[in-house]
Amino acid sequence: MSAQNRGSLVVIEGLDRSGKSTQCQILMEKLQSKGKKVQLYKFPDRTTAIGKKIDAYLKETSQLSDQVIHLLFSANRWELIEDIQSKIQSGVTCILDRYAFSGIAFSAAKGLNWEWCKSPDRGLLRPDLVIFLHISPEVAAKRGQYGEERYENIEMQKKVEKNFERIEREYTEESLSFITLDASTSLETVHSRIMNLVDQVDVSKALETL
Ligand code: T5A
Repeated sequence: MSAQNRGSLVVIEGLDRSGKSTQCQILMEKLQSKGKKVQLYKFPDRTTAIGKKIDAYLKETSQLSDQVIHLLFSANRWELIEDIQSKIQSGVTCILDRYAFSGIAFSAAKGLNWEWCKSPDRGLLRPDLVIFLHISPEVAAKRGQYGEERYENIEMQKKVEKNFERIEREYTEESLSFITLDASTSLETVHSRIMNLVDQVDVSKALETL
């Protein structure tokens, strides 16, 4: 993708209830107030046909094999990637609330092979910046509505936390900007750290793929 006047691609990742959606919303509003064009995408996008299947699985009203749900999460990203790409090309900053890194961290926590988990997302756009909101699974468990969905239990979240540590190591080696922030502080503190990082994103180079 050409680098000329493009928007940036920023991903916010984290454990369940770490404050991703709250921070994505604040970030979007703050960037808009600075006159930037911004689009927010949430993965899974539960509004599409594939997203509805994912929603039912997460709410435990349907059962699917670990492999099938992994591929559906990935397909849900692929069905939106052209839209994201065209927004970026037209100068829009795209904020993604979860992305392929969640796919690897959660599916591998269920015992699926690490490289297999990575493969369906190969070819998706590589973000300019990934911010991982770190919160201990015990603190997250005390936040509102915890425990209503399939993966919201401390044992699973601890495995996911370890997998995100591995993801950070592997992608940092590939020169992806993957930054972990302490998300157990106030909304304002977390936001100002995120904004600081987003302000430093360099859009002079063309976007690559994962
Ligand atoms: N998944 C996802 C996969 O397995 N594979 C994949 O490929 C993908 C993309 C659903 C599940 O799907 C899995 C991961 C998940 O288990 P989701 O829809 O993103 O993914 O679900 P959640 O992570 O649970 O998203 P939530 O919206 O529930 O949590 P958020 O966005 O992290 O947290 P948020 O902002 O809603 O805040 C949670 C609560 O904490 C408070 C908020 O007010 C809210 O009550 N809060 C704070 N409280 C104190 N201090 C702060 N700094 C706070 N920030 C927020």
